[in-house]
Amino acid sequence: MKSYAAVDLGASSGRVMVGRVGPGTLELSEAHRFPNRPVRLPEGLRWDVLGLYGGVLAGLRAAGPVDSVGIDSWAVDYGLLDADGALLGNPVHYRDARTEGVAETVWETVPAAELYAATGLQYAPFNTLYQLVAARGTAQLARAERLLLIPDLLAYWLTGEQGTELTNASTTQLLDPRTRDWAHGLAARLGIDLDLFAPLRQPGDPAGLLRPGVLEETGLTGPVPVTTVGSHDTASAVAAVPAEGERFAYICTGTWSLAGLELDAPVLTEASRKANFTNELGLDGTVRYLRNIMGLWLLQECLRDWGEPDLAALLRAAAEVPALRSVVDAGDAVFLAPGHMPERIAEACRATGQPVPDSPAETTRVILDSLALAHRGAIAEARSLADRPVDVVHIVGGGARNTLLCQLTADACGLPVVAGPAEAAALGNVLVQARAHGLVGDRAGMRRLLARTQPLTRYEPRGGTAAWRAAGARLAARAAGSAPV
Ligand code: LFR
Repeated sequence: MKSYAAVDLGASSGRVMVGRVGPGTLELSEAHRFPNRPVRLPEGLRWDVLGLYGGVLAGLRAAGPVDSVGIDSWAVDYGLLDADGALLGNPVHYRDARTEGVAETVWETVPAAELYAATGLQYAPFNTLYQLVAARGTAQLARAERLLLIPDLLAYWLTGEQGTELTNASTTQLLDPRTRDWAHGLAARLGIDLDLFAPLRQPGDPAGLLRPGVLEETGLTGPVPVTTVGSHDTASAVAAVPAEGERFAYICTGTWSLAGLELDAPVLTEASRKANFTNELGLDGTVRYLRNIMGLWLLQECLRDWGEPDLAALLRAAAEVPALRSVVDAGDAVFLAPGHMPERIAEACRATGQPVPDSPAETTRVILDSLALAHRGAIAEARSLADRPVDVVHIVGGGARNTLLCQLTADACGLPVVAGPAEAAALGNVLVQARAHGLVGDRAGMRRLLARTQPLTRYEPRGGTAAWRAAGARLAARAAGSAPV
């Protein structure tokens, strides 16, 4: 048996998990969990990245002896280093308002269609490309000699070595998903200096050894290698979808719902751009063809507003509320910023002439129905745009524990849902380390091991597909600017 530490940083909490892997065995336990609380400074919303690093060190200490360490986190965000390798300020949070209106100015230089053809990335205001354009002219960017994406920044602090992991690089909108290399022409047209990025590295590549100072702080005995994993949390989570064969769709649920397919090649058509699908890179040359849906963020923000009531009781009450009374567009960027979420959901219902939810249970039902509907829409469109049949939907990530969301998704999609594992990102992280050290086989072998060892729950659709289809059509009509039916 070997032990691997998976550092998995999410938007609301970070954790260090320990995966124990042996022939036919895969066990995961939590060594340490710590909150990730963004900080609102006068200059905007920032990540407390030093706090996160402290959490990682505490987690490695709690993990005890391990054979390797891997790091994954949310995508697109970065820290800037000066010529001495010191961090220049706190990394900007992707929900910060600095990118408002920036895309429109970028499209004047590179039209949106050309941007999509070159990078395959869906429009999201926070893509690294837009963040870098927003940062233009700042003293911080002027002094920067190096840009490290969040997991690469933490790996640098742990090892002293710098690199840019490929799956996360593919979320910057500066990478060409066909060549899997930087989109040099595009960056040049926008005046973005690609030399800021450290050399690309692939999941499985060595990323250095824990520094002596880190060994001392964590009580570990060296040498302890850091192994590059799919450092974009969604790439690690997709690697841990316990699917068989190709005819599956996945939904990685957590703060976001990332719903789509695993493909061998990107889909860069204009229809795909208009449907706002992204082509992020996954393990072994795969493409994560998916759409970002607002996800459980909608509920997390409501819970914060309501003073964190008991979730299980709330979900039970929401299950009693009649289905599909009101739905909102869970892909709408209007829900991106933090704060006042129950009011914003009520307002979206009012503005579209639907019943306005007036209790936490009703608002929760609006959110879960809307997410299930958005899951249905994304999977149906991905199937048709990529011309890929789908027999089953896998839900991984924290939302796999939300039984109501899983059942509603099965109902909405009219397909069976297999839910689990909830800790998919950490498991994908562990398995890529184990594979790099020769312990597990190929991707299919990893998935078989997951299916055999992780508890999974199956949900069958309960019928009522026509009602979901009609609700989807009403939502699409509203999005197209027509009056609600
Ligand atoms: C999920 C995720 C999504 C990415 C968003 C912002 O945690 O990584 O894949 O679009 O966060 O980085």
